[in-house]
Amino acid sequence: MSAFGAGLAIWLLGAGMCHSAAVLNVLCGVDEAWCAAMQAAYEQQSGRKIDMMRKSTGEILDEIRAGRGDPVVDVWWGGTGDTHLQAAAEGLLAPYTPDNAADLLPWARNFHSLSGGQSIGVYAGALGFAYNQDLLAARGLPAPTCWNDLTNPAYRGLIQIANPSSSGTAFTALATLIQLFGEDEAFAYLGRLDRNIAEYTKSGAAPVKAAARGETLIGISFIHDAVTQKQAGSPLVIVAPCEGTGYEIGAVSLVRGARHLEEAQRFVAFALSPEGQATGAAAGQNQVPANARAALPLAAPDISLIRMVDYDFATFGSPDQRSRLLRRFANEIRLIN
Ligand code: S7P
Repeated sequence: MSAFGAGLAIWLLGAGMCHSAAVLNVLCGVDEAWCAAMQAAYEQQSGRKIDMMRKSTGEILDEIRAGRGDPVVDVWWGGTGDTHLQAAAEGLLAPYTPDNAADLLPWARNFHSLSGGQSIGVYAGALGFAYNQDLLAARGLPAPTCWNDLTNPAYRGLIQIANPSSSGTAFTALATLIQLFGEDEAFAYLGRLDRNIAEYTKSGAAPVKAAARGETLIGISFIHDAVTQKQAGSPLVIVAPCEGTGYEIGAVSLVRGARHLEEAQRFVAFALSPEGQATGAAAGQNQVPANARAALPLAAPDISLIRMVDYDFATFGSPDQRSRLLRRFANEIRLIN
């Protein structure tokens, strides 16, 4: 490349970077369809353009860590709350209480208190799994109803779950199994389950999407993500495991040192408003909204009917626990690149 070409490339790169810093920059942890619907709704309501990009929860945490002290990202919207709490404990987030916080359900407000006011619950949903009933029938396999059923050798190579380093869903699964069985037994279980895992995906909803397409038999994901696939017509049977299960509080947080603080605060308030929360259902998503005045998506699972652990957000939201558990997973179960 000539000196002129190299200079032009550097100038274009700089212009691109200035552009991304010139408007509110949001990292989005929910499904791509919801990210797009939220961006469109916020831009219409505010009359201003924003940058929004979808990433898995662990990737967002890594990106916000990398920007410490001079962040390009202003808001982290969506993704599992444990990871927002880990970021709060690392001093990466800024406290904020929007005016509409009083409209939120108790679990969303409690989550806000637990984070030291640095993150707010925006939706909730339970973990589970789903299987493709056409494939199950074609292979003449038994129907799984419990976590323990998934270690049956009959399902060898027929299950997908995400990688707990990149995916908040898979980290929730790890934390859930520990809370159900105790840590050592949970790791022993994960070792047996690993023999049946065909692929550890990057994103948490990918396993149920693959089961919906018939690319795998069983996907472990959030139940609301499986409901979305079933609504689209796929032959999924959705299971709330018999031993009980865990759940997420999906969260929204302001990044410490955000360049567009006031607009970031307006975005957070919008995400928590009934209008902002309605963008989920409009995009085919089925989480339970945090705002008591927001409408529940028609197909949202009734999480009060699911046997649920008393999820320990304080423990599993700790950065030390996160790194220790991810290290143990890599050492004892599978090192995933
Ligand atoms: O698809 C929506 C959703 O399940 O995705 C979030 C999850 O953390 C996303 O992705 P990763 O597992 O890839 O990190 C959940 O918060 C949300 O309900």
